[in-house]
Amino acid sequence: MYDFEQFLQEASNVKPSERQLRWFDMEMYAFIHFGVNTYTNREWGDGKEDPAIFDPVKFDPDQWVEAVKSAGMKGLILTAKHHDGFCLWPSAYTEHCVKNASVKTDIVGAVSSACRRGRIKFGVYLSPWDRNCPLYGSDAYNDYYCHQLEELLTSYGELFTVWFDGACGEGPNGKKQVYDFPRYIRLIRELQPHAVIFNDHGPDFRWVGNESGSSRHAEWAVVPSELCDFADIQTGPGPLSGDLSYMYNSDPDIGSLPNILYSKGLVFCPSETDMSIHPGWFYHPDEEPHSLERLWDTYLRTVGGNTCLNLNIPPTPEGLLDEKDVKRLKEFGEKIRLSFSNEVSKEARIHEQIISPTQKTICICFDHPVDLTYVTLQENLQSGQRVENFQLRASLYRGDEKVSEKTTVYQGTTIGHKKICPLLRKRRNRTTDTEPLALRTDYLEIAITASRGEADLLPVRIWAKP
Ligand code: FUL
Repeated sequence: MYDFEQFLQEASNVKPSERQLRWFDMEMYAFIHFGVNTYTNREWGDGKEDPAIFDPVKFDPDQWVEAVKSAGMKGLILTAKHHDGFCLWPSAYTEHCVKNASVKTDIVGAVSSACRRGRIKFGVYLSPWDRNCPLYGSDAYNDYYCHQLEELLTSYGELFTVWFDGACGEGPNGKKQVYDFPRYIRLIRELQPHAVIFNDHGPDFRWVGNESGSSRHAEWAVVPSELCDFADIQTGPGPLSGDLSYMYNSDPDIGSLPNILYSKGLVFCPSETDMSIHPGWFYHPDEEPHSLERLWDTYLRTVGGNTCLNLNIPPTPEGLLDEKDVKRLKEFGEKIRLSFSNEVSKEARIHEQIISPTQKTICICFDHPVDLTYVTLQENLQSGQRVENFQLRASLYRGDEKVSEKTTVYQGTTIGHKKICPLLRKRRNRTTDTEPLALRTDYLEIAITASRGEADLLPVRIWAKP
């Protein structure tokens, strides 16, 4: 039987690739669902739409890019083709594309140029499910798909990502399509070696498992290869024998210790949270953007929960982002900037107490009480993702009076790329409190209470009320 300690040591050393690290540092980017559904008011087209309905008379991708940047997003992913098969670029392989639209602009080309002008990254969503292509349901469809992929990979400069939707249907022959993902992945690696690939089963990042903007209680980037079989296995098998083939992205528990012990081997494949700013992915005139509070909560759970946030903003039939969405994105960006504008870590004296190879405490002392709002923890992922559990403990002040020497104020599990720990709280039954209270303290400690190897943290960042 495989040795438990050896396995744990290998688990603590599962490493990301350079391209995964670059992707994680982007933290937040935009999804743009645009196509014939924008004109039919539907979410899924059937592929029978007349291309002439695509008519974005005021199309202005620079307006999109400005709005996306105002929220602090670092990239944009465009639905070059959704399930209806309509292509937003003039593909040589189909007539169901902008060549036959009312506005014949190469939308993919124009958006990629606008991203370059605005200095954000550009990526594409190319739906494998195609309800228009007569070849769908046969091997020949994989050739068709690769031809289209090659057009996108070679005509629009560097792509930061290719996003594969997992949806799959039957072709006109009544057969379910078998997607040749290994072939698609090889083509991307050959033509765009820096692009990260999204797919339900890896290789580079996977679906968080919901579309409502939440990460897991314990969000691991190190997961069983049974879930992500397109990613490279970096460890031997776990010490327990069993079967993890049941595992899927929507499971509440994936990379936790009891699970990985049964794995055939572990891979590095973090998750992405995709969510729309409206209830739907495509634009519908009767839908409103989510509230600022909802977006902020999503940000804390996703970017602050070891995932990247892929936030969809759908253009209107005119080809612009809706002014209400533009306003909300700007407010969202301002909220993020303001919340993380007053860093007090530099004013603190910080030292570490090593308790054991897998437990340590970081002690943070201030000369006077400060009103803390958030603590941001990050692991140096170049070493791997290791922390299993941690606590924040602090002295508590009411005004100038110390009311507690040390109280546990936050309990956390994983850290990974970034864990944002909110310290603000609302007092129950206190209607007089107009805003949440900060944590008033002069001593804070971060206790790593369990880790799969020595925790390797980047410098802790501590934020106070602006
Ligand atoms: C899903 C699709 O079916 C939706 O239309 C949307 O594109 C979403 C991001 O992925 O699987």
